[in-house]
Amino acid sequence: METVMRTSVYILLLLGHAACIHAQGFVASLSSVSISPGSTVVVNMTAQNVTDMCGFEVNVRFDPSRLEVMSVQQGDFLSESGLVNTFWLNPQIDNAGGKVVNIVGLRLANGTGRSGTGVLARIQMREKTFLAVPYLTYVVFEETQTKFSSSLAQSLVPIGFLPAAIKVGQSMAGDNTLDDNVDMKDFAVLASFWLAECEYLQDECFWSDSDNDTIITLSDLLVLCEDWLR
Ligand SMILES: [Ca+2]
Ligand SMILES: [Ca+2]
Repeated sequence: METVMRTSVYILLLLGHAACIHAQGFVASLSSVSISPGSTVVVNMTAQNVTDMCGFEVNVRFDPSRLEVMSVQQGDFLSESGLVNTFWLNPQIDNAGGKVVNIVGLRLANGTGRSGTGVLARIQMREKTFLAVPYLTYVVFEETQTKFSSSLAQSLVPIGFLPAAIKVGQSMAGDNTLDDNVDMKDFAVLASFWLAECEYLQDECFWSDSDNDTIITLSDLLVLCEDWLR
């Protein structure tokens, strides 16, 4: 049954993007967020700067001892907020194994794709440890399984991916050393990552990223300044 469904999905993808042109490589990102222990959060999966995108198939991974997925909803990018019909395959949520498999969306619009930046899927998660000590965990793409439709190649192609960092229990946004105050040590850490794009498992970079866009810039420094010596 599963094989039949997956085969059908691939056929639909191939049919759906047959008339799309100019598909190009792009970045897909998951949104980093700050939450309190035990709370729920929505992690957005976003396509950034795509050209003529028709569909996608994605798997994501997370730490099942820290997080559980409650639901996965279709984003509004491919459907243009409901103006265009789409095919959406409800993904398989494996909270024991820490995976969401087969997040699949397809645009049914006579082969015309969508360009720009927008949300492909919304993953609602719950933090389940209730730990008093701040910690950081990740949601990442499972790259070997992740594909996006490319009409130029008439095939499914892997693209670039950015993970999400889920920051749990940080007392102040500017406190990237987690010692409950904001001082020169926090500034030094932030400065060491200036204009860097945080990489998976690069914890100090993500703690310094106060606006959760995965890049350390002036806006992160401004947040640190607001909390200075508090
Ligand atoms: Ca600090
Ligand atoms: Ca930032």
